[in-house]
Order: sequence, then C-alpha cells, then structure tokens
Amino acid sequence: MALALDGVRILDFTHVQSGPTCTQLLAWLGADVIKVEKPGSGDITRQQLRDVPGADSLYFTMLNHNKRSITLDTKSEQGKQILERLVRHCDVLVENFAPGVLDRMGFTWGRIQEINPRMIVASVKGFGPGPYEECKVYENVAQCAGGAASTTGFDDGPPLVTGAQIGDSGTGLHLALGIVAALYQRVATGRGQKVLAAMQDGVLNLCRVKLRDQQRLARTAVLTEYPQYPHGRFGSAVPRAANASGGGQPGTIVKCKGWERDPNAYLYFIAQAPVWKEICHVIGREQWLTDPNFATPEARLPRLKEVFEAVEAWTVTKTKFEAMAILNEHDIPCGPILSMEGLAHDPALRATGTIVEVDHPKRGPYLSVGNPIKLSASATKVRRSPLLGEHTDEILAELGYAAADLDSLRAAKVI
Ligand code: CAO
Repeated sequence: MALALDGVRILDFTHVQSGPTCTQLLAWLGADVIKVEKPGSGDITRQQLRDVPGADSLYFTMLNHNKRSITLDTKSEQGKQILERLVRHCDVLVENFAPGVLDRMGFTWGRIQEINPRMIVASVKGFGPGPYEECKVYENVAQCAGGAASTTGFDDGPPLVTGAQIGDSGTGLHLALGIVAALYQRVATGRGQKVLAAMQDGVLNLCRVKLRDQQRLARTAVLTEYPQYPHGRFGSAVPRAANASGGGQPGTIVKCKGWERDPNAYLYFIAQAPVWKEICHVIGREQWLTDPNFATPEARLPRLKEVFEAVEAWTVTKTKFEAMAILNEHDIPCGPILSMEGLAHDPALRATGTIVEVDHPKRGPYLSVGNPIKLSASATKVRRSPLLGEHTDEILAELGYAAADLDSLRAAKVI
C-alpha cells in the first residue's frame, strides 16, 4: 500500500523528545526520515535512562521508529558539504536545536533558500520571538511557562506538572501539522517556508480552556464549577482545579473498591445533566429528582461536594470496571483510572496497533506506542529505530558518494 507521505524526504536534525516525536509521525505517515547524528555519540537520549547495558535506551527507541540514521560531523568542512547535498536532496529540514545553532553551522534561512528554494525549515523552540527566545527549554519548563502548571494540582498545594508530555510531544504534533500544511502550500507556490512551533505556544494552545476561565473569572469573580466554589476563595488568576472537569459538565475522581491497596482503584465520574435521573437511580438517591436543592444543574453547583460524596459511597462498593459497566448501561460517562501496566496488556490497543511489540537487535523485544493517527489508505507498520549510523553508507551512496570516498570520510571522522 502506498503511504500518505511517500516520496517526501525529511532531513531530521532533531534530538531528545520534541523534534523526534514530530519526525517519527512523519515517518509513520510514509516520509523517508534521515536522522543526522553526531559521529560517536548520536542523539543524547540513546544513552539516557538505559535499562539494557550497551543497547539504545527505550527513550530513544520509542521516539525514533521508521527512521534512517546517518552520522555526520556538521561542523567539519566536509561534513558541511555533505549537509549541503542533503539540503538539496530533501524537502523538509526539521530541527530543535537551541536558538542560533543552525546559523552557527552556516545554514541560515537565507543560505538554505539559496541551496534549495523548495526546502521547508521546521523548528521547535522553547519560546517564540520575545524576551525569552534565547532560552533553552525542556518539557517541564514549557509546562510551567505555558500555563499548565499554575492550573494543575490542588488548591492547597504547589503547582504541578503533568505526566502527559504536552510540552515536547504536544509541540512535536503541532510542528508536524505545520509541516504538512507547508508541503500542501508548496504544491501551489513551488517554494518552501519556515515553520515554527514554540513549546510555550503549544502548551498554551492545549490550555486554552484555562484562558477561557481566566476571562470568565475576571468578569464574574467566581467559577462555579471549580472546587473553590462556594466555600473557598478566588484570587485574580485561574486557580488549580484539582480533578474538576474542564468542561460544562461537573466531574471528579472517586474511590472504588480496593482503593486502600491499589493506587489506581479510582474512576472519573461525570455528573452529566441529561442523565441526572439515571445517576440518582444508580446511586440510590431518587429523592434528589424532586428535591429543589438537587433537581437542576444550577441548584447542584454549590452542592457538588455532597453529590460526589454520594457517588463515591456507591463506587467504593464496586471495582472500577464493575462501576464502569453499570454506568455505561445507563449512558453515564465515566473513566476508569488505567495504569501503564494495564494499558501495556490491553488486547484492544494491541489489535489496533496503538500498542506494538517491536524487536531490536541489541535489546530484544520491547513495547512501544504505535501511530495514534489511523488513516484508512495509509496503514502504519512500525519498524525499529536505527542503530547509530546504520544507514550512513546507504544514504551517502544515494547522494552520489563512492565507496572510496566513504573510507576517507570515516578516517577523517567526518562520518
Ligand atoms: N555534528 C556536529 N555538531 C553537532 C551536530 C553534528 N551532527 N549536531 C549538533 N551539534 C552541535 C550543535 O552545532 C551545537 O553546537 P554549538 O552550540 O557549538 O553551536 C551543539 O551540538 C549542541 O546543540 P544544542 O544547544 O541544541 O544542545 P544542548 O544539549 O545544549 O541543548 C536543548 C538541548 C534541548 C535544551 C536545546 O537543544 C533546546 O533548547 N532546543 C529547543 C527546544 C527543545 O526542543 N526543547 C525540548 C527538548 S526535548 O525535552
């Protein structure tokens, strides 16, 4: 089967997490991704958090599937010449270096346009233009600077970062969309362009409901669906909402049977207004249907704590899966708290390729998250990540280098 991005060549200058997530997605969609790495060491994550001595870490292998690896010292003169050929050969250059690195290598936007006017140059940076544009940024810096941390956690605790890598993987996703759009625009214009996804912007985009709440708070001084209502205090900034729902339907996390021993014996429960009758029936509070304090969503808002206590008095008598089955019979939305241990063995996720087992020559079989985006006419087959420099000779041959050239480049430590 032909793939959606067949024929698109990506010059992948990415490292760590944010950039690699972007180019991995493009590879899964069919692009030929050529990952350029420093000779001898490569992407720093190959060695970070290693669990098998001598083998590329899971950090690296899970972010670099379906790519080819070439080693190249891009600071040497010969390395720069090879890089120039790669710029000519490829459609998109993706990078997430610290600001200024590509310019210092001699590959400014102007120079790249001279070499290949069709080239799209896509960058992840920590911040967009402004006071912080020169800063180096990692995941949690972005979560803090993009508004996520100030709105995550409990009212009486410090700001919290989340386990979802919204700064790195989230920005990688944003960048991938920008690249695909630029490729589409190039069909009409014949020219490349620069694509920038700043991590602060990406996180803020994912936190847009909190900017919504900021403006509601400024107008009304209160957020009625937040746990601070009605007894707590609101300041001038959106507070941390604990496990309150970010939408118009109140929700929270409640305990289920076994919570004393199992840290994940919990369920997210949504008190959705259209199924209030069913909720009262299931938890045995039919009297609330006619009680003016509980009969309408507005009347319930100041009493949500009482509502969720009653829900929890019911859920602690059931496992999270029993509760989920009963609630879904009544169309009551809920979500069991699933652990990574459980997800790793979920047969439905295995069947769809969202969880895949991949074999690796040095580490053996391991699990990975496959392509979460499913195209009906472009099916993804996940291939293992490349070893450092595994495709150097193959790629240089495609660029027109002869075997003798490779020997001298290797002797000079250019590759
Ligand atoms: N050959 C020779 N040199 C190479 C090379 C190659 N193939 N690949 C990279 N280098 C060099 C660069 O030229 C650069 O050298 P100079 O600083 O002398 O110009 C150097 O390696 C390091 O690049 P860097 O500054 O990007 O790397 P770092 O480890 O110091 O910083 C990071 C890492 C992630 C903080 C920084 O790259 C960054 O802020 N990136 C943008 C934001 C981002 O993506 N953050 C998320 C990372 S994932 O958590």
